Amino acid sequence: VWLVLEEKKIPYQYKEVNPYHKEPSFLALNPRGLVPTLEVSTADGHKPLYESTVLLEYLEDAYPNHGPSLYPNNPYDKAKVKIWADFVTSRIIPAFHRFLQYQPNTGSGTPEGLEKLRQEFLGKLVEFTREMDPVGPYFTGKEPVLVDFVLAPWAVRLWVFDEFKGGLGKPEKSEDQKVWERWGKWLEAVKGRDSIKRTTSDAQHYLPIYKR
Ligand SMILES: N[C@@H](CCC(=O)N[C@@H](CS)C(=O)NCC(=O)O)C(=O)O
Repeated sequence: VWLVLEEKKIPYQYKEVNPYHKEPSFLALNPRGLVPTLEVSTADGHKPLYESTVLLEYLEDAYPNHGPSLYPNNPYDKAKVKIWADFVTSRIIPAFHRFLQYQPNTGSGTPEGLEKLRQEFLGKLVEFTREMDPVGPYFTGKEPVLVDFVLAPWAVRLWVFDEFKGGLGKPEKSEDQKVWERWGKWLEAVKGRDSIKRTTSDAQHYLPIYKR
């Protein structure tokens, strides 16, 4: 959501939330207590909204003349973008967290268990990448759309696996080589966007948070 506010150049105020001490004023806006939460201005005053994909659709509808559209024009392509944005939130992001949080050397954790989660995560990335426009660099072609922004925050944090899991473990050579090349092209394009640079801190600032 932050990326899209930047991409569309929508004026906004950023408010930091401490997830360990959620202020009542924040919980009043979003009873789930999660970020992102937006307080938007409407004809009836300021009102809260949450759930990132809902927020992206709201920004698209509420600011139709701000920057490029988050959807392709063609109704089929638009529907496909929604399917794969759902794949990111319901499949890729949970697999990312399962892989990152698994402890192979504590409790019932095993190195084989970790390997299984690694392959599960990599498999989801392959499945996603196979759906991309073959040339790109973005999911549907030359310009990024909603699905690119939904995955981008996780994609630019893949370094956490180098730090905590001995590497992402992308195969050096495999039958999916072409798919991984396409993934690399997508990731490079995403990392190059100003919106990413303006909303991402250096890794050193995230490390203590991931270590908790
Ligand atoms: N489905 C929600 C998920 C939001 C969510 O899980 N946000 C996390 C940060 S990525 C959060 O606020 N965590 C704080 C907590 O769980 O207390 C969305 O897409 O907005």
